[in-house]
Amino acid sequence: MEKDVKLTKVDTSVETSPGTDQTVPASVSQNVPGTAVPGAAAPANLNAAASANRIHIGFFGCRNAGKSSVVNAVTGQDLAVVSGGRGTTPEPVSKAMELLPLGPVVIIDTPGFDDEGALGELRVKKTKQILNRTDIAVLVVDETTGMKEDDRLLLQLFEEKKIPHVIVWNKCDLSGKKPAFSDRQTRAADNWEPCETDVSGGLPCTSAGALRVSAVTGEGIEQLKNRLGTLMPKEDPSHTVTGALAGPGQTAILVCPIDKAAPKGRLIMPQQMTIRSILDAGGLAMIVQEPQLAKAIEGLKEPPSIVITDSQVFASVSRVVPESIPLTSFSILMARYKGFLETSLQGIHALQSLKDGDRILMAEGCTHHRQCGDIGTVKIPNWLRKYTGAKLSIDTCSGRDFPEDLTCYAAVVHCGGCMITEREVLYRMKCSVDQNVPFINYGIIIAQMTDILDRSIRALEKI
Ligand SMILES: Nc1nc2c(ncn2[C@@H]2O[C@H](COP(=O)(O)OP(=O)(O)O)[C@@H](O)[C@H]2O)c(=O)[nH]1
Ligand code: SF4
Ligand SMILES: [Mg+2]
Repeated sequence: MEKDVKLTKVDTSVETSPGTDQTVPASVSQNVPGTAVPGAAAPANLNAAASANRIHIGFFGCRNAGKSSVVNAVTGQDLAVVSGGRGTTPEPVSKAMELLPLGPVVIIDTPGFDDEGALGELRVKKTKQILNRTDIAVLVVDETTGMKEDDRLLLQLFEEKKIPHVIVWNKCDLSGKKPAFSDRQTRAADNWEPCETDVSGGLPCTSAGALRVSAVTGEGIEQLKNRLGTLMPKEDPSHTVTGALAGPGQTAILVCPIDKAAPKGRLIMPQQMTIRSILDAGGLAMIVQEPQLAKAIEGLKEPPSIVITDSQVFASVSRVVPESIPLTSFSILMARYKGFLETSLQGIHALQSLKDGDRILMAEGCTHHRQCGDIGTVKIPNWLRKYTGAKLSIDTCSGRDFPEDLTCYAAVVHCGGCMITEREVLYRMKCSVDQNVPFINYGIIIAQMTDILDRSIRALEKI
């Protein structure tokens, strides 16, 4: 039988989520402050799960609670710097790794929430930004000192962001069998305390409950890992690009212009994903260019259940497709699939109040192999100026350059994000929403400016 089974394996990839935290490639020594490399790079190992697809587990709490020590105990490595001094983790540190029994994860060690350097709103804002890419949060509390006001604030933020979480009472080696905070906690077998109890301060325990651990002796660490396993988000098989738009035996017509912006010899990702989704549902996908659309519709015995078009030709396609046939665009489908359709629909109202001098951020997901041509840099800005009649100032960003501070913008207009993961797009959206900046999607803004938004959204009623 194989002994010494290692519980953790470090990927050769690095954390690639957007954000401003320090990013730690596996090859870099974790013990020396300042060796963590800011910025991001592509995964070195193509088989490794892309960082943005990994479950992100964040460790939060006050200074000296033992966050970094618990991170090290859970990962079995010296990922984070531990010190008796206050405030040794000045910036969040993330690391991608394989953590059994959880699989590919990114572990995020955070600075103390009560750090004197970061005051009031700013520290809440920074923590929210980390939470925007956190799937599971661990609140580490020093059980010898009990829960503080700042811990409660963190719990509130977890609740607000609807992030599954667990409270870890650390340093149980110091208080022995009888924990400092409550006798009731000791009764639980397996270090696991069900949730109906109060923890110190009368605060209800989290829905996930609380655990006693010691980062020094390792007590409770295995149980913590198992607990994290139960909090892992589950995939929803019914969440597909096209849903019920083209069910078994139904035909969907896809209008895919092959213009100079189209990549050589293939279709772009949203088109591929849509075709795949239709095939998965047992539907029939008929792919045409705009000039062949009318003939395609006429040639079918029954009208198509849906026509899906590239946004840029939506207006002319809309004139060809009879009102009785639902019509939508790839980018609207992608916005729904990636979870930012609702926010975009709310954000679109901001267009009405744009005025001279307002700044708009045009944000694109990819850089090197841009498939969207000049749509975000030239076309939408020109249409937008014409549509609003305002002298707008337009900034553009692409790839990972999404700015942290969006408060100078009247709106963020984001591409469909087909080349980046759902997590990254949602992270950007949430940062925007947290800063009260409307977040709109390319497809939605084009639909609004060409007056076909109602039609393209109506088509989704069946989905
Ligand atoms: N006795 C004991 N000390 C701990 C434990 N966890 C952390 N410490 C100590 O608490 C201090 C702060 O730990 P650290 O992990 O840097 O805390 P952080 O500021 O929350 O990241 C260090 O001196 C650690 O050695 C524990 O479980 N038991
Ligand atoms: S990620 Fe954005 S910019 Fe890049 S191809 Fe997809 S939609 Fe276009
Ligand atoms: Mg620390």
